[in-house]
Amino acid sequence: MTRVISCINGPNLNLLGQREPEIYGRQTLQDIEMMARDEATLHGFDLQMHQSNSEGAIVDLLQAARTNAVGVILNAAAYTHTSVAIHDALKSLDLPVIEVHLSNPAAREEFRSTNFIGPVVTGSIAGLGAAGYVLAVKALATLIPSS
Ligand code: CA2
Repeated sequence: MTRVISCINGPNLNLLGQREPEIYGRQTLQDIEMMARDEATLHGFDLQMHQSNSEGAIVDLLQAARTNAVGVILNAAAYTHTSVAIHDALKSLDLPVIEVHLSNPAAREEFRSTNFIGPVVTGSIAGLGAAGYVLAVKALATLIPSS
């Protein structure tokens, strides 16, 4: 069975490509999905893309990843800066997790410097736009032992 990478995207990322291209780029989430899936296929993984505007749904997806995935890519979007629930779900997840941000939150407003996700993930990629998702797949391919 093909091993699954679960790519989980948080609030408002369904609007990518429609507004604020100077910050988030011109690609839609569907464009990013295709780029990341192509890279995953090269490494023998199946990439499953998810997006939710709801914090609880993201916790559910992380819990589901315990049994249905071998690695996770997470852009928690605004919940990065607020969510103890996602922090706790990540803490109980025994899988490699790469945090991705299209922009570089550390170079933006002060409130984006608070990060509840970074301390409980394997690694983080920020500020590289859509390419960050492709790099996250590459990173997972090096971290996940071949079966
Ligand atoms: O840079 C990132 O990927 C972020 O996770 C994006 C979040 C932001 O709250 C984080 O600080 C950094 C916001 C996603 C909003 O996406 C939009 C896309 C198009 C139009 C409006 C918002």
